[in-house]
Amino acid sequence: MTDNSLLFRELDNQDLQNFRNDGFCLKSDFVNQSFVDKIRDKAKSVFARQITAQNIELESLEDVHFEKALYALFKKDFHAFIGAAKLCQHTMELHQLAIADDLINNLKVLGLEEPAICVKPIIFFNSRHISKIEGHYKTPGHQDWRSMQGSINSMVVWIPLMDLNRELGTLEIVPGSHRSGLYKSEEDEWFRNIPESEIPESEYVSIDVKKGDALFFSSFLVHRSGNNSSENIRWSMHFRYNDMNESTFIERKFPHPYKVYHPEKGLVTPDFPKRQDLAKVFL
Ligand SMILES: O=C(O)CCC(=O)C(=O)O
Repeated sequence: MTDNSLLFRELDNQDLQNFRNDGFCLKSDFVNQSFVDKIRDKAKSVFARQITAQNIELESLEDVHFEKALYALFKKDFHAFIGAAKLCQHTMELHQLAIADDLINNLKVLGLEEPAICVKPIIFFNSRHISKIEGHYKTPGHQDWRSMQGSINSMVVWIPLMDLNRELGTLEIVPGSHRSGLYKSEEDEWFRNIPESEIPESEYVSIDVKKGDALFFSSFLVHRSGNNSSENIRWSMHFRYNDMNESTFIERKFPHPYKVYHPEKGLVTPDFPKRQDLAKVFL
């Protein structure tokens, strides 16, 4: 691959084995770092337009200046902040990565026969200084499948846009939890969390990643955000995929719960999936 490629790694059979056993597979140096920077800079530039429109001083897009200005925008005009936060999810660069051939081919190596995008890519900028509730910068333990409800082999690709450390908060996962099916969860102000009675604190493992690494994980893997105790923003992006050839997804008529699902209404397909449904995928 040349230096202009978006992606630098190809997954192999060993990655597939790891993925099936542990529910995740971590690849370092997966995305070209300059492309990662381009995605983050584009998101910053979206916010910069609203910062400037609100007459907030922004000396440059360097983190030290940008963060101060963004925190000021959040305080001064929440509506403008939210508009920009939403538009960040629609940049060409982010979507370009979501459909990059190399990324899609790697999903196939990990068992998605015919990948389809589950929901538009997500870019996260976690900081308590730009959040009204804790869940907006620190997700509690959960499984993405509960909101996705797509194919049972559905997958998340989680890519940090910067080097992470304990202060910024890493991603915390529970290895092997994808095999247990859907855990009980409780409704909360964020969405739903898996309580400690289901998964004790000690089972969470912190994943150390740097800019452009990629964590591929099953949508059944339990995970949560590490605590960002720093004054800085912790940037990451997340991509979610279904497999349109997965038999239960076809049988369940391709539900798309993001349109119809409300936490209090429960699952689109009650009592699904059972452990044996998952065993078919993770054998
Ligand atoms: O990036 C994070 O801190 C967590 C993201 C997450 O849990 C999610 O998007 O489901």
